[in-house]
Amino acid sequence: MLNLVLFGPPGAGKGTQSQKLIEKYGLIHLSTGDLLRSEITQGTPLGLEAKKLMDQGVLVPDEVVIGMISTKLDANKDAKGFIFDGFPRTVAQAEALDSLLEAKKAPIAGMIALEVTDAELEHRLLLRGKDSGRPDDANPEVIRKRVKEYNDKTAPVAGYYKSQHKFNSINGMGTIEEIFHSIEEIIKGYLQ
Ligand code: B4P
Repeated sequence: MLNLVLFGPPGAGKGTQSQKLIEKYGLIHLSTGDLLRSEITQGTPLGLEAKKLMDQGVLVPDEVVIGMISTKLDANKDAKGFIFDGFPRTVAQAEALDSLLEAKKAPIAGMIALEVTDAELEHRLLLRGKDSGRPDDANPEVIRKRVKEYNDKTAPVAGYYKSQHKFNSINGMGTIEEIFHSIEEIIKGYLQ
């Protein structure tokens, strides 16, 4: 089983690269952002609560996203592996993920962090905001709040994986293909 965490600030390209990774390696894509947006579309109580927070650019409570991931892991017992996209976003989420995977005897192989400048992040998200319909992409103030949340609460998650010697950093600037190639080079090492 190959379990990878794709990491980076909002707009770094986690969702974009995940799509390519699932096509090539047949892994299951678990994006907490997508799962939350699906709850919003369905109008569930969880979705209604999450929407208030996401529209402001702040993180949803740990127990909510941990519960969603736990359900998805149970629903995909025969998976070849998982790409965790946008999760874990706090150290508490990282610890919970380790516990969930310990039960499966399939720990995280590695984290791949996409490094992108703040100016490029804002540019990408505003561009997507023009037609994505995502309120959190349309407003520069909300984008800055998301980047601040990332720096305050999510960036420390890199240290968590560094301490386990599972951290890999790659340049997230460039074409989608160039970045995918860098990710493939890291995955080759895990598949050997
Ligand atoms: P997410 O859905 O995870 O979204 P993201 O961080 O905005 O995007 P991502 O990095 O995947 O960027 P993408 O590839 O799409 O989170 C949204 C919100 O949900 C959070 O703010 C939070 O409130 C909540 N949430 C989610 N998970 C949570 C958790 N675990 N705990 C608590 N709260 C949680 O790329 C962005 C754009 O860039 C796209 O338009 C893409 O086409 C473009 N792009 C990608 N690569 C490019 C490249 N190389 N060059 C140019 N453009 C590129």
